[in-house]
Amino acid sequence: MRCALLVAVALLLACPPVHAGIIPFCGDANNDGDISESDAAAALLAAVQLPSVCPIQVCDVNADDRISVSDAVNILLNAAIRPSIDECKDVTGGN
Ligand SMILES: [Ca+2]
Ligand SMILES: [Ca+2]
Repeated sequence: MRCALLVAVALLLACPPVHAGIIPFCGDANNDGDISESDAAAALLAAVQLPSVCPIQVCDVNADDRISVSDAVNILLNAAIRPSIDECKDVTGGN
């Protein structure tokens, strides 16, 4: 019984996290459930109109109806746990 419990715990720890079904939130461009430098990079690419997956619903963090360098900077600040703007209008349309 104890062995079975240990195996179950080990399997849970070894399995990668499942991201399906994560509710999008402001700044999480890649919808992995965390704000990171990758999200800021996606916003920066979108800001300069290079190919990027960065839905405006989650990347327009200052709610001015466009993705700009300011959004990327705020996402980066958020990733670094620094004071940042996080005011998306509606993230329900995110990916
Ligand atoms: Ca993310
Ligand atoms: Ca914006």
